[in-house]
Amino acid sequence: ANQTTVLAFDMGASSGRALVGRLIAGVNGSRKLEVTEIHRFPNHAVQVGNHLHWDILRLLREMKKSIRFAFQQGYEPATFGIDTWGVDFGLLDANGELIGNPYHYRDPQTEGLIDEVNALVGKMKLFKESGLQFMPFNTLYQLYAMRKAGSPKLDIARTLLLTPDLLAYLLTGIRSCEFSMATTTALYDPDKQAWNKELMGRLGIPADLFLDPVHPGTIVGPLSAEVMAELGVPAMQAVAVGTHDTESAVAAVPAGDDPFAFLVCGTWSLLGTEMDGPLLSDETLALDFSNEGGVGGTYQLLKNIMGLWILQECKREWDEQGNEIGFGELAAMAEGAEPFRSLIHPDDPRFFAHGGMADKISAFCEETGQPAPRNEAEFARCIVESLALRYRQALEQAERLTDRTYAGLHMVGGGIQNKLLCRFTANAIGKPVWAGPVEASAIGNMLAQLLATGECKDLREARELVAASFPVDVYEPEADSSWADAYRKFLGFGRT
Ligand code: ADP
Ligand code: LRH
Repeated sequence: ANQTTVLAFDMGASSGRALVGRLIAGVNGSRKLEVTEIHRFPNHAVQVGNHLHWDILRLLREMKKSIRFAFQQGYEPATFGIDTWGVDFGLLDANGELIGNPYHYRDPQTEGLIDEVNALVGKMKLFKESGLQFMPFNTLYQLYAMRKAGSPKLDIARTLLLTPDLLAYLLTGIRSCEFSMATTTALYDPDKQAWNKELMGRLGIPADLFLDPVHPGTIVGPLSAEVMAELGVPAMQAVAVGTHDTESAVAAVPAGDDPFAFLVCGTWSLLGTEMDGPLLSDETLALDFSNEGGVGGTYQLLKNIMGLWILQECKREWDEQGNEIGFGELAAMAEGAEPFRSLIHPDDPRFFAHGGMADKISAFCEETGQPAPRNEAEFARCIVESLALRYRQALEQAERLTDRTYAGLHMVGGGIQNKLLCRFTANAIGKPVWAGPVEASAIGNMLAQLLATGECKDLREARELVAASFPVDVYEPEADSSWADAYRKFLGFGRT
């Protein structure tokens, strides 16, 4: 096996992909990371009765296929890492078998539980002990929902594994818990750096399900003998990377030593800034920001923004009606539509659940005295403009919280392929946008593997490798005062 070749699995809420990274010689003794996509597959939620699940075994099958492809194509990665969306988990029974299909974070079982848990625990106390924005899908609410529903699964569970740890377990047979994912659960206390067993006790969540977290860059162990035999491949070591995709993406932001602002742009939009530790101030709570643990001892102070999910859902609806339009084409159509005709607040809670998205947008517009979009181009324009304005609001809030100003915004993730969104974001914030790399989560995942094997010395050196390996597109803001007018209108929607 070759320690300078690594395999990254990046599981997004809309698609999963496997990429191989190779360290190759650049000019003057420098090094570059060369990245090749091996496999990409859709990731869909599956409705079963009232519940929404992930198709976890499909993901496992596609991952095995990816490993086979990688070796067939002559790559011999020494290590692999897995990153996924946050908060979700699987439960193992006493025999180490997976109990049922993991729930999807958009499962409606957690509806109304934020208020209920706040009434039980106290909003301020919960924030100080979790550091997180109040989002209905946080692991805490999912487990509390199961407890309330009298779920027998909780009674027979022995171990809880967060999704990336679960997938690693299915490939290696080794149980582990990686820190960055642990910090998305709301059950991990970022101040005490420990699981919050008192809180679990109060909510009836069994405290002995949780393993001690390891930090990104820790070697977990090799593929299981069964998997090696099934795939006919040699041992590869699993590495606990920044297993939360957002954290892997931030690790791959090609920023220098100065404080920087980032926007991880995929199904969700995560806008924030890198910190040395959590900022658990009253103002963080008031502005609804999260503190999430990352690679290399960092913490991200960030806001979860509904993101391109809204466009994805509209597109899904249109596709189902036989009106298939690609994301690139939708962006081009939006560009030709009338500016600022209709705006939404992307974080209005109605946009969270799947289904009926175009109707929800129309209802929002009607309730706020605006004309509803009339066609796909106008819907796409409304979503892209509204997101750009939301980014301005979140960036200003991040500046206020940290008492810093940022020279521009680093955008990474699949969403930066929407050039209109990048351009509009630069216009909305009145600062440059530096866009790239697209596959930031997979690249950050690779960096943590290179840190684990000593190929990279620290996060700074790892980021230099990104800067040397991938181009960045610069979007300078255009002089256009209509963005300032639109922002005033947007603020009128009144959400933080
Ligand atoms: P996730 O990791 O959450 O599954 P990605 O980072 O892959 O998401 O980003 C997916 C989003 O990227 C889509 O919702 C879509 O809006 C956008 N996107 C993907 N491809 C293109 C494209 N060719 N042109 C414009 N936007 C695109
Ligand atoms: C983005 C993400 C985000 C979480 C959400 C559940 O993929 O990880 O950081 O909040 O999924």
